[in-house]
Amino acid sequence: MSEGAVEPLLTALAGGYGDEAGALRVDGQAMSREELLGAATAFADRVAGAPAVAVLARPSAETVTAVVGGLLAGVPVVPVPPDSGPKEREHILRDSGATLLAGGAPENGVAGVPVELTARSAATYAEPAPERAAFVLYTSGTTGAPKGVVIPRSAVAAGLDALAEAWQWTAKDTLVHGLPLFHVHGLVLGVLGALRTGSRLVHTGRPTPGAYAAARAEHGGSLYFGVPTVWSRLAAEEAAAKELAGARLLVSGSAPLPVPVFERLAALTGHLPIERYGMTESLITVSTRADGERRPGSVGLPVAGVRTRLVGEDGAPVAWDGETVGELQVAGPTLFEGYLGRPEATAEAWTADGWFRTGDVAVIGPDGFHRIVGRASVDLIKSGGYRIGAGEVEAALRDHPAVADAAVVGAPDADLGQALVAYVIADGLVTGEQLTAFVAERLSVHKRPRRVVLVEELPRNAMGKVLKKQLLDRL
Ligand code: MLC
Ligand code: AMP
Repeated sequence: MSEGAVEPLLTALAGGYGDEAGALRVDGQAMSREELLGAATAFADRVAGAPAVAVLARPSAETVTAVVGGLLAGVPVVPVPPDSGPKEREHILRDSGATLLAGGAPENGVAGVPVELTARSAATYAEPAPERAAFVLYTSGTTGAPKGVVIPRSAVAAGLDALAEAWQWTAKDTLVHGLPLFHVHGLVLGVLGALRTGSRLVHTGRPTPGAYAAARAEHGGSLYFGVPTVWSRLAAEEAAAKELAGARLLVSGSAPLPVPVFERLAALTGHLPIERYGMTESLITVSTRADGERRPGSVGLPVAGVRTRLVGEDGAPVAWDGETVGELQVAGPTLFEGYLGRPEATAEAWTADGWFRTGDVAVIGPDGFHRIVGRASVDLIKSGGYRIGAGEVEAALRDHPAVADAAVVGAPDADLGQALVAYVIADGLVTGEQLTAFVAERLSVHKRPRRVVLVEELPRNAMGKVLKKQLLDRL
């Protein structure tokens, strides 16, 4: 879906923005851009020509090096959540077709490839075609195992340039965050955004209030990223929040930022946070602006190059009156190419006239400001900013020998936005804690139910479908 030529993806990395020691700090490990370029090129030498390279995406300098190396070599990068259990990891490795795994031991027929921060190579790689895949990012659907979202290099470049424009993000910034390096937010925006704009990067390892405050004092953090859970935890720690008063811009995304958190952050830091909206499939498409109004509960306007529309259940356009809800559809240069190896799912994601169906329900005001109302499906849950498919967790629970059936819902939660609650029909012996641990080990820790309710039966309609709204009402 690329629209025209784009500049090379890693503009500022190759463009020689000086050799400032510690331009990049990832969990305490400092590197200059030149050191990153040298080590990443050495990694590129090892992986060039591979169909795809998987990267066990711990929050580390090695991960950043491997990702940049893969991109330099033009090899699609497949980030693997570092806490993923055997079921999820095997699926990602097999489904992606990766032949190499950086940062991990060989497994599932995939060879391990070391990442050496001190290695150097002076080889040069021509910029691959813009339509070539930069990433295959695995993300949950309502049912089944996660799908690989194929993201072209041109989409990453266009998406980052649009955000740089909206947020006035330049080489003068020091970006601070501690988000995971296997999703759009932490990796595409939070690492490649810094490399493309030339800004410094401080990755704090974990996104804790203390670490965010310390990065302001120690490194002069100016631009901060967080999911709403991160901002709500920061807003609850007054001293840490006040440290961010000297920053330039606080940005929230990946899930709705509650209005009280917006207001508390504003009161403590003096900054009205920017809120932006996006998806793995579309990158960031809508945002409030550094030079525009930042309205609580609103994600603002489409970013440069992106078009949006609202469509009713009958497929007809919905009025931009700030009240009428419709499905949000988007078009533009930041969109993914498709789901790897899943032509049917890919076809379903697009309308006949070429718009991507987000599955999010929204309203648009007469002034063009967008407000995200929620997801169309109860089976896609956002917990702590992670997208979790109820079906995948239910399938993992059913894999347990003591479980007859399971239904997973996202219950409203003050800290996580939504928390996974599993209703399980089991043998009367297994405990909720055991089932939670079982999911955490097989999938990823963040996909574990936060509460397990053992029940005799699940409410079903005449077709046998579980009535999830009824389960939610019970909470
Ligand atoms: C608890 N733990 C267990 C466990 N129970 N471990 C194993 N088995 C169990 N049964 C441990 C974990 O190991 C971990 O330890 C600790 O509990 C906390 O784990 P957690 O659940 O991850 O922490 P939590 O506090 O709930 O995390 C909150 C959070 C996190 C905000 C830090 O949710 C987060 O990082 N969210 C970011 C998600 C994100 O980036 N989404 C972007 C998607 S892209 P230890 O020792 O490790 O602490 C996107 C596009 C866009 O959406 O628009 O941006
Ligand atoms: P993911 O694929 O993990 O990127 O999740 C994308 C989903 O996160 C979107 O479809 C939305 O449901 C949700 N989302 C992202 N940003 C926001 C936001 N600012 N407000 C509300 N929901 C959001």
